[in-house]
Amino acid sequence: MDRISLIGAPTDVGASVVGCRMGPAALRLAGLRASLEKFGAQVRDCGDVGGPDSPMAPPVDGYRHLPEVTAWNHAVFDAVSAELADGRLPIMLGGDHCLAIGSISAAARHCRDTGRTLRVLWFDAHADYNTSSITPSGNMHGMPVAVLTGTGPDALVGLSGAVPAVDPEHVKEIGLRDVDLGEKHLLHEHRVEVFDMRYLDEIGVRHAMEMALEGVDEDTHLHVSLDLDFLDDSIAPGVGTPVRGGPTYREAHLCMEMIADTGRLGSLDIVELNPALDVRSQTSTLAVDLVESLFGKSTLLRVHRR
Ligand code: NNH
Ligand code: MN
Ligand code: MN
Ligand code: MN
Repeated sequence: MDRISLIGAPTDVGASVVGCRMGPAALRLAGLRASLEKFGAQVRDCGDVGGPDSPMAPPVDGYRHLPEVTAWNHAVFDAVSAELADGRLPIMLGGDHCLAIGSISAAARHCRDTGRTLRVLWFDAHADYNTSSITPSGNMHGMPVAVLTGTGPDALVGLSGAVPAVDPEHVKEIGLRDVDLGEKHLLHEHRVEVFDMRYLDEIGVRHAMEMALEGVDEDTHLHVSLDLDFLDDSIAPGVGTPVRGGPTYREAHLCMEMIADTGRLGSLDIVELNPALDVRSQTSTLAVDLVESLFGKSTLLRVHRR
């Protein structure tokens, strides 16, 4: 039985579009806890972590709100670390995607302490691989994967206690379709495996997910970082930076179902939900639907032919 902990991080310090500070509340309202319990999980809601208000200030040296982003990530790191140490599966409810620096640093630390191998599945329309010198916006929600793999401000790259927190070869980015030019070069140089939309179109979600999950074994800790702008904007309008041409409802579910089949999910982020931009709660409802698949809604459904 899964023992799950919900950790809210109500902030948009990493973004320039505000509103995802309301994400944790909307996910709770959409029935996240009850959905998890439906599949037999035992759920602890840890409430929200706290941190500084968003100054809504311009970038300084290529970073917008670096001190505030650092404070929020320390709080997330501590909260997620505590639940992992307690043998629980933390779900970080964002908030913007900069918070994955804290949650994934906690997962990385936990894996180092317990001899597991971390694999990060990053579902996103964006690569989130910017640095202070190549960012088009200064927004730190566009930088977490670069930070986690060792490129970024000292206060954040070292959060897990080792640099890099995550080996770039253990990160799989899925669903990309809006990648900045500087990011493309850096992703290549650092050998991060990318399953962009063109690739999903050509080989299909099933094959791409098989590749992203290749080598996962009983010692693997899977961390899923789900940026809701991964989804096609027609089914998920409630995000700050929607992008056309994303996965359909069923394609997204298949990704989650294949992860559920591995039985190796160890931690999860649900981020970038912006309730102020949502339409009749469809994005928060869809997020909860996807979590149901991730926690095994479809497992045991099929009886195989002999
Ligand atoms: N790549 C752009 C930037 O760095 C947009 C990032 N926005 C996101 N990332 N929502 O997931 O500013
Ligand atoms: Mn993102
Ligand atoms: Mn994104
Ligand atoms: Mn390895």
